[in-house]
Amino acid sequence: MNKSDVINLILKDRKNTPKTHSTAKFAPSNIALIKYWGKRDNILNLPMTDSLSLSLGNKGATTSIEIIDKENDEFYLNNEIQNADSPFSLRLSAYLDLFRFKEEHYRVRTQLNIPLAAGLASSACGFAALVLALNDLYAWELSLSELSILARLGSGSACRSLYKGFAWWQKGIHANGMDSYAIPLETEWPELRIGLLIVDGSKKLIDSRSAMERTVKTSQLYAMWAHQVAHDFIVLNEAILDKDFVRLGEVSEHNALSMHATMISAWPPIVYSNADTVNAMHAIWELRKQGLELYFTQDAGPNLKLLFLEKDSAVVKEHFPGVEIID
Ligand code: 2P0
Repeated sequence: MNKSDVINLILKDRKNTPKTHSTAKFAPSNIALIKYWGKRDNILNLPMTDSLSLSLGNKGATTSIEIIDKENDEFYLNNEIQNADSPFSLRLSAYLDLFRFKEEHYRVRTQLNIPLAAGLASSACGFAALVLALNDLYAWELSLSELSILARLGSGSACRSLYKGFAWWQKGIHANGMDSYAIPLETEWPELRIGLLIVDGSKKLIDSRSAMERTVKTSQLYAMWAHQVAHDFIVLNEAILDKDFVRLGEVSEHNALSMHATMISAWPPIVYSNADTVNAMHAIWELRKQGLELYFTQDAGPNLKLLFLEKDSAVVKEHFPGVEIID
């Protein structure tokens, strides 16, 4: 089963009615509280475990797509045209190859209001916004579950970026991945805050795709990861239902650190944290000792995402002046 087979299953006979232009579509970035780390299928981006994320409000990607009468695609990122052989263009072009029903070429404009490739899930919101734009361009009128599958084929975590609030990516068990997509959780938690603590905005040293593969292949600790996720998933769901912030914070931080432990025990080791990351962790733990309900999560990069409640926003800002709090 390859990506084209999955797309044929979803689109069936829907393909050939492009509009002349597409409106811009927005998709939010998402931060996993229970992480996706490791695939059971590297081609279809099928995960080993479920994961659960929170969206980042109005931080994310806005993407438009149109068909152009040219020999090649044109990609713009934050208003700058991208070289055809840049990793960004090559990845998008390969994805769009899956949809070129009449050899058409596209102009895609992506506008991000988050730092690119700094562990802030820019590929997730990018692919989610692109899928929404394609759905509009071709007037497919697909369901959110179907769009979530299409987004997953671009980047795994993109399947969670179609929703506001909490999203649960169900790993699924089928080889074709038709049961592996994200759904929104009904619970809203308006007082919950995420703060972006950028300790290093540069590009990451190893992309998460390769890092996941290496972890699955070489880390002895990886065998425990699925058990940890299963446990954390139950705890997090209870915490969300009960609006128990301390439980949410504890299980999210523990899950993130456990994911990083599997990576550190890969070979060669994968260490995304730098000295500033670790210093920030110690500062958070010290503030917790003093009674502040402050936790963090960390993705495939050195930056931390602080987790706290709205009532503590001012004090968090006081201790971390550079933090960007998402409302
Ligand atoms: C997550 N990450 O759940 C985890 C936690 C990073 C750490 O999903 O290969 O860009 O495109 O499926 O989704 C980043 O990996 O990887 C990611 P692909 P993706 O958010």
